[in-house]
Amino acid sequence: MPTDRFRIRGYIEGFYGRPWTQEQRLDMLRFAAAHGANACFYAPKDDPYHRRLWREPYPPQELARLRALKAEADANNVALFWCVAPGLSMRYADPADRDALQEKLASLYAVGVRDFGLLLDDIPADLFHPADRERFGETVEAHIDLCRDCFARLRAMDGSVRLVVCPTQYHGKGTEDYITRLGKALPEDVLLFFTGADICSKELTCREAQIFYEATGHKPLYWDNYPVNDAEMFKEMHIGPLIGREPELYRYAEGIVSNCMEYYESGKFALATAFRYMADPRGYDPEAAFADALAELLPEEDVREAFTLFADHLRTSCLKDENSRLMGEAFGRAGLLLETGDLNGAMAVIADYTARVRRSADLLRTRTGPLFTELAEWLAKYDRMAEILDAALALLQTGQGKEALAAKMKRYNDCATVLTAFCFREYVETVLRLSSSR
Ligand code: LTM
Repeated sequence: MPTDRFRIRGYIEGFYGRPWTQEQRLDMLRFAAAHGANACFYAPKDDPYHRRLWREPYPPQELARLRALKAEADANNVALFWCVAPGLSMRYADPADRDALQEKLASLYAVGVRDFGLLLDDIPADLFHPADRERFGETVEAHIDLCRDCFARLRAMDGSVRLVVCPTQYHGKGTEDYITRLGKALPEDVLLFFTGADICSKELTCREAQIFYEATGHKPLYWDNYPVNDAEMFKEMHIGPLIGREPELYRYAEGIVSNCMEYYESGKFALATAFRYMADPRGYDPEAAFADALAELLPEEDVREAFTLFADHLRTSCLKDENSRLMGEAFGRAGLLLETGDLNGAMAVIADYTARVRRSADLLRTRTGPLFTELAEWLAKYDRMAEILDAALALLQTGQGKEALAAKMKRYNDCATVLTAFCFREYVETVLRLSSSR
């Protein structure tokens, strides 16, 4: 294992949507540990006891599950950070609420948890209780007081517990008023989450991390919003490799934590690449890591081949607007052949690619299991793509079926599910245009 790696290498169940099952959580701990991760952050936005009902104790059965999760984390040498998000309803100036928070944390301590998170993301930016406004004036002052108090109480209970804070302003430069004041006021050993320049940052750079450190007194612990696909990204499926994180970033950051997709099995592809980056940022090659993830998660060669052609259309994400590479290459080659007057050569390339997509869609349609269930919506659109490619080829070869192709394409475009493929639309439009001018 290279020594030039992030100190904290982890993942966070931090998405909006259906929380993972206990089996998935236990499985992910093993998967992550096998890929070099050493930290798991428990923060499902839709676990009521984590956020909306933060004051209420977990029912005994749920607490037993968290105890089991902690035991599995220990067995895999992964630190389990249990996180709480009280900011939707907390009265910062109310001692009863402070005690309720402490009691909740203590109940997790009692089942073995030693690392905690206090998450203040996605809450009102302003103080809305008169007593809070009167005592603190500004939100940042309330947050400073809450975080310091929470950390002091945790440390009074056990001098070795760790606390990570997610600030309300969790993206930007790090030089803004709220984050600098919060950062400077927190003890050095409180970890501070940050998502980078944006909520979902295309890039994370050393320079930005340095600026953050200079302004806040804390190295950022990156909450990296990839492969998560909640909120407005819900029609995208984030399968592709992690990109855009600088190789030397580990020197300037406390660590990096990937926010996961609700789509548990599908998320493993990108997570495997992210864990590779965290463990060896300098040697990281996204495409090689992605090929390894495909080989590991899809050991049957024919399925992997079929899936690779499908996944070619799932590369667009918050990280990058990408065209489908394999399809783009095929149509690009056909275009070049056409330019040189080799119509037969161009047709052969198009026919070959069309047949490969058809085979791939046919094979993937027969697959069952959790991965393929999760991907049903995207696979259904891929099926339509295969149908359209068939129809476009038939139109090129026979001159028949123009209206049917146009109708299929309209239906395809009307469906909001995201498959990338700008080159696909361009190709079909060209075929339709050519057939009109015949
Ligand atoms: O990113 C943070 C700190 N908070 C939320 C996440 O819970 C959510 O999953 C992502 C992606 O939509 N965006 C957020 O703002």
